Amino acid sequence: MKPFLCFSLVWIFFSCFPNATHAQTKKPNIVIIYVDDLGYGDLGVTGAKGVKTPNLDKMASKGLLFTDAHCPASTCTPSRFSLLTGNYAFRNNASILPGDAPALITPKIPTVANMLKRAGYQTGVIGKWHLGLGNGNIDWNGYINMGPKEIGFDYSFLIPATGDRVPTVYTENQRVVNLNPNDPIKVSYQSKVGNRPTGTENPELLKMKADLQHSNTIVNGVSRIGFMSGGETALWKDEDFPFVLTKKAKNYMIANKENPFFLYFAFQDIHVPRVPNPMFEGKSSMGPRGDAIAQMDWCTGELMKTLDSLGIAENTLIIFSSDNGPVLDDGYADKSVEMLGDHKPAGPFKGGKYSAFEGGTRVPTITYWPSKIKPGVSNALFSQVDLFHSLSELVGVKLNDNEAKDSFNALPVLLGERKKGGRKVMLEEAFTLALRSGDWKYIHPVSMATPTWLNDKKVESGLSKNVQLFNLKNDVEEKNNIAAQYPKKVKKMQALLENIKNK
Ligand code: NG6
Ligand code: CA
Repeated sequence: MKPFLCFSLVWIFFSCFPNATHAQTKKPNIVIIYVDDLGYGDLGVTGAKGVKTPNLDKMASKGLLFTDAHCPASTCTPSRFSLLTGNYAFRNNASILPGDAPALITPKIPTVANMLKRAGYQTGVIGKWHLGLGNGNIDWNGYINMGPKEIGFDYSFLIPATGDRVPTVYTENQRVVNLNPNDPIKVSYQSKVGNRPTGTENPELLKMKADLQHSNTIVNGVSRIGFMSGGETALWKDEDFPFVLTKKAKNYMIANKENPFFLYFAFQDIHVPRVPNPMFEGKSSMGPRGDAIAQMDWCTGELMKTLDSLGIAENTLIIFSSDNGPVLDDGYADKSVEMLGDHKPAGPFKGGKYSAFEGGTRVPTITYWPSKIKPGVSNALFSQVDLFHSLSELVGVKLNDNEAKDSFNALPVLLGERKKGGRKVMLEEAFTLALRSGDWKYIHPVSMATPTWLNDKKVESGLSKNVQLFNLKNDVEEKNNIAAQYPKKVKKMQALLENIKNK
């Protein structure tokens, strides 16, 4: 073909289809919306009784709703560790961290954020972190060296640990926001620092009573885990979380609308302390826990509206899920038990947060990408540990040998090209290890008895010194331990578990 003719054809093609190559070559934005402690049954679309979640119901009806998708563990830090690194938490002894713990993920450990940067993404994290910060002896009054930035996030705006742990301040790009240098922050998880009242000494100052562990420094009428002094101008107001975090996310999306971006948006909702904004008070019939669900739904709707208004919704993959199953009483007297009514936070499943039963890790999960994912329901077995590898396939990055060792490519499952099957074998981490293989569920025995604090929460922990085996096909509630009837199956599941451990 003559060069001129060739050029003309190309020109005609682009004039007729101005967006053709753009749409095909532009990498999709990726937004992970990660709720804290949201149970399988906590959304309208999954059977919620005392609260409405119109935005998420809409997302589910236009996207792909999963019935057997799991967070990697039944507590927060381990799940988040696995989500971001593609490795099981037990390999790093990751467990629930105090608020002054050093960074659990150091630059030696590859992250999904780093991987996406290789594909040209802008990367940001907004919301709850709870993966540790700093190098061990953290100073909250300067640049916090070792945090999201050092492991691949270009931008961060954080609740450093959890809502119930000090320090109760935000950090932006690893500096405390609004800190007055003349009023430095000091934090201790051992003993009282400064003069702020504590829940133990001044219970009359509290918005809601708390258990002993949550009865340290009072900030904003809520006693927390840990002691803190200073930082008066930087203290957060729990009621403002929905607006502060959503606004940061909006600004991030606006600033990056021309780039492909990755946003990991991690809610404080519906973790304790549940102090929703007055705008959401009474939105549910379940008290603060239900109102926090309504608040979370509203924020999700705002994020979706922003994507729409920026004209980038069509090219954005949203992955919505939770870091562990539900819990009612998690340390504060917020009426979550008393006002539950006939709502079932874990849906039909047994257990919840902290538990090795299905309710611990089977969480509401939706993928949404208007131009790519057809509406539907997926019954495939999926674990968030596979997000790392799956997203690398999506953006065309080849993983190095040291990257995301426990992560498999589940992209066809995420996009709904495959709606059955999924993971052949799937690990569930709790205070023991459990394993799914098809409908079979094995829970590894432990000598440790269920700790009192867990019994107090009325969580069915799944801990037992006996081997447990269930078949979810006819026993979704894990009621009948059939290990004794199926010794060969037990052996097989144990061998599969050993393989994972020794990998
Ligand atoms: C526990 C806290 C609980 C919650 C949890 C972390 C007790 C007595 N206290 O130590 O309130 O903060 O840690 O939750 O259980 S998570 O969702 O971040 O894992
Ligand atoms: Ca959690």
